[in-house]
Amino acid sequence: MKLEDLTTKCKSTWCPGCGNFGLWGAFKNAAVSQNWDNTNTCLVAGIGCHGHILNFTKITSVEGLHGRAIPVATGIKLANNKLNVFVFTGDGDCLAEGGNHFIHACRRNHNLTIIVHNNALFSLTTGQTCPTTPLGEKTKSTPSGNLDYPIHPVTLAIASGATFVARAFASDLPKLQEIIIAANAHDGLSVVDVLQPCPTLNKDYTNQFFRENCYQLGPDHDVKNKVQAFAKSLEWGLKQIPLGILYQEEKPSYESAIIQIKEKPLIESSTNRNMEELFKKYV
Ligand SMILES: Cc1ncc(C[n+]2csc(CCOP(=O)(O)OP(=O)(O)O)c2C)c(N)n1
Ligand code: SF4
Repeated sequence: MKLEDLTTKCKSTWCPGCGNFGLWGAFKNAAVSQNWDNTNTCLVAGIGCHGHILNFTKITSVEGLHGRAIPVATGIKLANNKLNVFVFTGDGDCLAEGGNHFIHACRRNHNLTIIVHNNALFSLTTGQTCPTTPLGEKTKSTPSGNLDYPIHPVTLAIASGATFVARAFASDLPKLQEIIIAANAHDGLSVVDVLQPCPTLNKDYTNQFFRENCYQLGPDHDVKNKVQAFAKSLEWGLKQIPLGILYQEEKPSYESAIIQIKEKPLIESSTNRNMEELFKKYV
């Protein structure tokens, strides 16, 4: 497999300097190195700037409604548990309208890889506050400053029961690629929070800000220690943003506990049925 195999006819519509480019590049490098293609992988996204990644990556994909990427992915995984399923979701998509789905997917430990494009705004809709926007931030929807306290996706993921939780920076492609591969190799719910500059709308979280204030977790960080991981997930500030794998736990995935799909995926068990009569009921 080569990078060109993932190219589609669509031209990128992201703004120059957008962090989505780094995320996309890291994912494609990971896909080439791991042979993720139409035969074994499916991509799902929500609605937002992040969702365009599906248009530019030639792997079978489904774009859900805004906030509903995770339930679509859950359905795909249950229908065919042999498929490698990635969810590309915005911080707004998965923590605001999709917040409920995020919590319960983590709690159930579905075998999904969730990649959060975290730009601390609703960007496609031109820059309103979302659940990761800092307190006091002046945005299009909060001209006098944001009154809501932000939440970090990694904190919510650990608290909700995700079994692999990591954070990476969109402009550090090699590290991000490494983390995406590790997250996908994990058997259970993986969340990768990707800090992503949005140079058009977010003038605070720039490439320079992340380069100056992020640090890599070292060998003294015990990824199996949930309390330590939770404490790290709350760190945020100048020179104080941890990157790397925060938490990892071995626990049976939701899919592995379903006896009906132990031997073969649901799609191989179901017989071809004529659905015409059933559909007529809804016309
Ligand atoms: C059900 C529904 N609610 C709201 C919207 C409007 N909407 C479209 S994209 C978006 C924000 C996307 O923000 P985020 O998920 O953070 O993605 P980003 O654009 O920042 O990548 C919103 C609110 C919609 N399309 N559908
Ligand atoms: S608005 Fe922000 S997130 Fe959207 S494409 Fe432009 S830079 Fe990227």
